[in-house]
Amino acid sequence: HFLRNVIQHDTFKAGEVTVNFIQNTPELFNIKLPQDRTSKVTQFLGEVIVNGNSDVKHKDDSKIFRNPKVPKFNINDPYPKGTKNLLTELGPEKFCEWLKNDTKIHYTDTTMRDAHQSLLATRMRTFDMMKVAESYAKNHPNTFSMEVWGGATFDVCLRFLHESPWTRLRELRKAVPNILFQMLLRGSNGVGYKAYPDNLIEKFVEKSWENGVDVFRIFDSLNWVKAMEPSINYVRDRTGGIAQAAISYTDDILDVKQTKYNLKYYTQLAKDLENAGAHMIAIKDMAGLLKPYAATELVAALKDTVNLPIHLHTHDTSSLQSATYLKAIEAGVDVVDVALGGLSGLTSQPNFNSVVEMMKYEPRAHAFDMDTLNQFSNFWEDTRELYYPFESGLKAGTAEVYRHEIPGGQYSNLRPQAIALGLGDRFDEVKKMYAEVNQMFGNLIKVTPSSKVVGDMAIFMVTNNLKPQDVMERGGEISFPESVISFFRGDLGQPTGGFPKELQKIILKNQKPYTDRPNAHLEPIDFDLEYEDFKKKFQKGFTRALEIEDFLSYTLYPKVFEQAHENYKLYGNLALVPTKNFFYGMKQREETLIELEPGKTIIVRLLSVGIPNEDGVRIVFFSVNGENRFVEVLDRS
Ligand code: 3PY
Ligand code: ZN
Repeated sequence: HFLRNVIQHDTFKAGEVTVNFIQNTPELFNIKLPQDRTSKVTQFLGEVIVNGNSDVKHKDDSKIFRNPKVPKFNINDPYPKGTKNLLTELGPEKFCEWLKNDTKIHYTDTTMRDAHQSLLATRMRTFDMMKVAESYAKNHPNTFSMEVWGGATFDVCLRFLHESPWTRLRELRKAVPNILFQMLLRGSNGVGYKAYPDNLIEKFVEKSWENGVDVFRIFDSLNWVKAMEPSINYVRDRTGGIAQAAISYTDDILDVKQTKYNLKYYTQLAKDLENAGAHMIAIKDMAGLLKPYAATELVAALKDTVNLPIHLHTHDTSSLQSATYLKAIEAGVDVVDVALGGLSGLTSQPNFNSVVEMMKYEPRAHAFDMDTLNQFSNFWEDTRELYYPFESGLKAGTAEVYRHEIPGGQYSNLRPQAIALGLGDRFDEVKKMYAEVNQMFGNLIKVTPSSKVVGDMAIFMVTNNLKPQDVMERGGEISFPESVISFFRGDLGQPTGGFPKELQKIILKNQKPYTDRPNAHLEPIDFDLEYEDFKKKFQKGFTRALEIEDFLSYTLYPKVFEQAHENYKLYGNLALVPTKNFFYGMKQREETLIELEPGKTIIVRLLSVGIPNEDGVRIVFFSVNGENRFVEVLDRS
């Protein structure tokens, strides 16, 4: 709109633009926004039809999508009782006792969080989740929990999908009132990549619970208990949910030569987390490095050490991890993380459907109706097609993961990041360098955000053709990536065994590192004052009342929120647009249904796209519920 005003301005047309043109021409900012929801949504469709969705880098016009089928359920049936009902009845402590004493193996379905984070760069939209949510809740209420929130989903929801993560959580909660909802919380880093003030994390935990989260999987990217403690306390004090503290697994406990991350290290960590107040312990094997025989030892040792249920999370990057689950189940693990078949395997979790089959007829079997469970897998397999631009390209399991140790959730991002930087053909080097950087940095626990620091440095070194030795010898002249400097300053906390001192000096140059919690250096948020300022700044032009949850989104990701907010003012609630149209627009004569609110559905048909006028503006004609409408779109090609 702004551009259109510029192009149509007389001064511009006369070719008399000076450097102060924009500053001195306030009418350029008289932007007329489409007012009603139908105009907004058709404006968005017009933009994607003419210019494409900027998030889709390669569009394949020959793609034909199947229509995913939602497994049958009865809308009038009440919801069967599930784990959420049990938690409400028992409270977290008694619930965990029940879980520990139950002999059946339990399953967490990660399809709606980690599976798509790890396979499709986190792009799964609420629209597709909502299609199956109620059906899943009614068909499989014996699922232990559904991981639906946190990790990278919060950021991606706002940044790329133009959705509110809070609305996603609320809508899913309404559709699934009976099964526990789980989220991944990066401890003091919340759902971000840096430390936030403690009182922000506290409010975030409280609001996450109020909006629907029950199980908080809390981890720290360096396994620093001090950084996890506040979050454990917030869950215990501010919610009725479960504080599940995670030990992030790296290296190989079976390797007798390695002395850092050995069995003793993990059992001590679990004990410390139990003492810190955790209700459950998770083994967070983010890269899929926990081999089957190591699982036997680790699970048995943890069972001996702590008195809490043990929940195992892994990624199937090596293709070996269902064997790990088998061994862990034999050793007494209580819950395992799995993804519905169509979104399982490789960098995602092991296959839910197949693991249930594996356990059939065994003493710890947990019965699921396989026909419907397989239909859910098929639903996701078909739906996944819509997300083809975001596939990581990994085709087969790889034993290389034991070398590079890249977390599954990072892998699907690192590859496009490398391609975007022109390193597509050098991805092998990036993977090797990732391992070398890890050694240079002192062998770290690598999980968001510490894994991002290692990835940033690896890409930086490959781009600049640097070897570790070059960094040590000529580091004084090198400007390192900001995330690396920040890490060595202590902004993500303290790694086990401390920082490598010589490298720390090289990277920090004249800056001083610190060793206490990074959050201790941050000003608390003044909620009364800052929330009021926020509302003053953003409410205008926004069709719904802003809430404290929006303020939390803004505080965690200010720029991303501002952009999403602008987008909302222009186009309204884009979560309503079907995925196919959201990413790929519409073809001539194509028709789509958009449910603007329950009971108010519009039928939109694309009639034609005009040729650009002299200003480059095209007119896109639609028929909406039989009436002709048009929108003007500046062709940016
Ligand atoms: C995240 O923090 O998003 C992760 O999935 C870490 O494994
Ligand atoms: Zn994971």
